[in-house]
Amino acid sequence: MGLVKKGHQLWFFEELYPDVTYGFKVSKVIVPETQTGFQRLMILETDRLGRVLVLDGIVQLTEEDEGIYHEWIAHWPLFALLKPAKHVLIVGGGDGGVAREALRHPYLKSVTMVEIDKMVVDLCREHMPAISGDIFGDPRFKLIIGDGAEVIRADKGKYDVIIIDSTDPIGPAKSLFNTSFYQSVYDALAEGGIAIHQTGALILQPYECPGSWRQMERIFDDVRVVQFTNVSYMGGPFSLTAGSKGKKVFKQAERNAKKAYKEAGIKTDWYSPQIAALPYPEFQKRLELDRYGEEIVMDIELAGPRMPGLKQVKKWSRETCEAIKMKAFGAPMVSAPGFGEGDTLVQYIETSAINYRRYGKTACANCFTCAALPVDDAVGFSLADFGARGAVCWHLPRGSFADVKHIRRNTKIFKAGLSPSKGMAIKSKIYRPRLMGSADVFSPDFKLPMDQGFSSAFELIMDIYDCDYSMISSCEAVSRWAAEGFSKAAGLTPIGRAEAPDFGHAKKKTAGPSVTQLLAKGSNISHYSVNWLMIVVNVVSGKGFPLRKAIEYTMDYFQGKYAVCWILPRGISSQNIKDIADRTAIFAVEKK
Ligand code: AG3
Repeated sequence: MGLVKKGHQLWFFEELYPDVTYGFKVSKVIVPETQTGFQRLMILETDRLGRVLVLDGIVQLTEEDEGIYHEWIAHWPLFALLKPAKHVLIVGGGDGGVAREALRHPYLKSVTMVEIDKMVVDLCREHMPAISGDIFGDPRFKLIIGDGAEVIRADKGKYDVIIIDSTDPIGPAKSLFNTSFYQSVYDALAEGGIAIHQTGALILQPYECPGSWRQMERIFDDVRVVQFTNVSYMGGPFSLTAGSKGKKVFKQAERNAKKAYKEAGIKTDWYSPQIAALPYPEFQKRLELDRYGEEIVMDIELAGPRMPGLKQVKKWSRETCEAIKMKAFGAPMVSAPGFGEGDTLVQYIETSAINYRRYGKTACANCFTCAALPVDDAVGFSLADFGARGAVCWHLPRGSFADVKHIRRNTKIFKAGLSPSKGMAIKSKIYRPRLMGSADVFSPDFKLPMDQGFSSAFELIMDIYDCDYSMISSCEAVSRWAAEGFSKAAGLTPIGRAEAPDFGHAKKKTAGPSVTQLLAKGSNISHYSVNWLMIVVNVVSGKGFPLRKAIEYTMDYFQGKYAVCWILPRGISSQNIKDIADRTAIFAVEKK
């Protein structure tokens, strides 16, 4: 939309959201839309809001209400610190508003601002001088024109506060919303330091704050969301996401802020230490609990003598959907009509997929949901349906962004059986997988459980983080990986075509394509979360393949930076649960 003529009047309408907009009457165009080389810049004058800076169609500030944003993003971290800040880094913030507020702190020795777009600095200084105020005359202030993501890498342990005053993650700021950038921010902080980033409107950009939260949670010692509302940023509650270096910082933030605010003797118009330290605890709690999904993997000991045929497995699939309260999407995919050993059935469900295959007398089933999974129902139901004696189960948190040790603790391996009366699953003692280093798993000495004669098949599960948006959002690219790239890298034989139907995930947070490539004696099923830049992959195979090649190929293809992987023995039944846990590996793979 942008500028629109309405009769004799000129109006501006924001373009951030495709289906909802807001606008105001423009009294004068101060700087007509200019391509700066990084973005489109425009400065407008309005009667109600004063002058307005617009970048790529999005309002960045208005003279009338800029104080709300600039005060919150600058004073919240500066006052929350355990001791007064000496050095502050601003990434972005070319209009100077953040620097102006930061420089009011009396103990500060330096404020460095790294802005990529010199035209933002120059034009704001010329046409909205009140925003930057006296910063350019302040000897503590230093301006670097450059890429914040690069500059920051050279500055380890230097800053007490880092403020990322960027545009939204479209255009030049895209590289500031990912794990590797947050890692360099963390590294550039001094012990006890705080970094804060603008992370969008909570309701209208529902994945921006949770997405940054997930990435920051992995790197920082503690994460908080700060909320405010202003006039310029459409959509009501707006978020700043802050991370600390050191576990204690935020716990004492409220107390610190009250004390520090008094001592600094600064008068603010909007920021207040009274409401600064614990903003919206319920929203915070929701973020902490929210996970991408979970999975129950079952090796079901069939009682025989007849093995389940396709009809019975289809019935299992239908009824499992009911048991786990998931709508089926489309018809199940089946690798061969005869449905012999190793043949696979995959049923997409509203948030992901369930699948089944059999090796010998073991039915191998997986139920993956991007929502709470009623594990007991899934297991109890499957046991009853196949008239089975018992099952070995792996309950895995998927896409949890946590540290591999934490994920290991949340991975549960147990045996389940049916209680005679109620059909409920009874669990044995719970075991954890073996934590390994990727070097050990990738070494020639590592043997797959099937090569140890322990199982008839195995499963490689990968959660890969910080992937490239353009690759994981393209059905074509993900299908190509599944159909050609992965099969080739792993030396597996594809059956049929890789299907990447767009079935519109019921939960928006998990939005993205899903792909299934059936394989000889196995399958490769993957889901892509475009909002969390993450992919989850399950490859079951009756044939061994080189793990290092398969994992590294996949990470390279999607430009993923970090992966948590599991190796599960599949097609087992009567082994001791402790041995099974011992042969289940979990490991992290980091890309240098
Ligand atoms: N930078 C943050 C602008 C965010 C706008 N996004 C939005 N409305 N969704 C502003 C620069 C001010 N110094």
